[in-house]
Amino acid sequence: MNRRVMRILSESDVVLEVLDARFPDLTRIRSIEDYVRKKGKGLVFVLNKVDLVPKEYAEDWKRILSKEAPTVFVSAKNRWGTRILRRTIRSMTDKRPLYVGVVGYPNVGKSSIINVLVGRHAAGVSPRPGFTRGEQLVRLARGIYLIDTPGVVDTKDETLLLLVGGLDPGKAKNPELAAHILLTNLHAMGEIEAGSLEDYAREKGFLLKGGEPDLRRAAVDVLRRFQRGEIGGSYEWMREVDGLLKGDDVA
Ligand SMILES: Nc1nc2c(ncn2[C@@H]2O[C@H](COP(=O)(O)OP(=O)(O)OP(=O)(O)O)[C@@H](O)[C@H]2O)c(=O)[nH]1
Ligand SMILES: [Mg+2]
Repeated sequence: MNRRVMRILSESDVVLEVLDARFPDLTRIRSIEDYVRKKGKGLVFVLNKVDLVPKEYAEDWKRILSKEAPTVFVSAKNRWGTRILRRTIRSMTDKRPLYVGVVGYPNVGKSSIINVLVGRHAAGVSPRPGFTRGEQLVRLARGIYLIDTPGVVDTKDETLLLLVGGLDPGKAKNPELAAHILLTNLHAMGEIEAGSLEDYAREKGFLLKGGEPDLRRAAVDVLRRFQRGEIGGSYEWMREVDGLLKGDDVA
């Protein structure tokens, strides 16, 4: 695992593991959880971006995750759940000063959560995964500090990373496969008209010099829109992804 994140974990008393509510299981980082448990630190699951999923879906996951650690729903975007999260952090331990490490996949909203918790723009936020590079200590209340961290990934599977928003599509070697999976499914759900990357590229006017569709550009565009939450509201399919794609390529 990333050495810097490891050090932050060792300095933390409580660890908030931020998960994307659309893919809770796929964005878990088991190596971090194992370490946190082994060291007897407090673990809290924070399901962020709940504004992007139906309530029942989030509640199903809360039921499952709560068996392992306290689980809190949050939407940093809509400022939901911040009071409960603050209360949960305080209730974990009486130790002060209290250091709370905020960890998770790139782009799950770690920095955004810190900002809504403290009520000001303390940590940099961006739709590009991998935005936060160093650590940052932010004071939450007297004696309680949050530590922002760079994202950690638990898989080498580029397609999976793209689908969970953990990699900038522009930096991917082969964004076409993930975009194809996404597009064909969203098309089948009736959410998107184009049923192939070719159609999507033509529709958008993404053409190469000879007039051929620019598939890479189309793929990057589809994935960026998905990562921003502009498309991908067909959640039954996402529920399947969370079950189907998980696990095999864990590094
Ligand atoms: N819809 C929605 N978008 C969110 C929410 N929280 C964060 N975002 C968006 O998700 C993107 C990533 O947010 P960040 O806070 O930068 O995520 P991060 O986990 O710190 O990302 P890295 O620093 O790259 O690891 C930004 O475009 C945010 O606006 C949320 O609750 N709902
Ligand atoms: Mg960040």
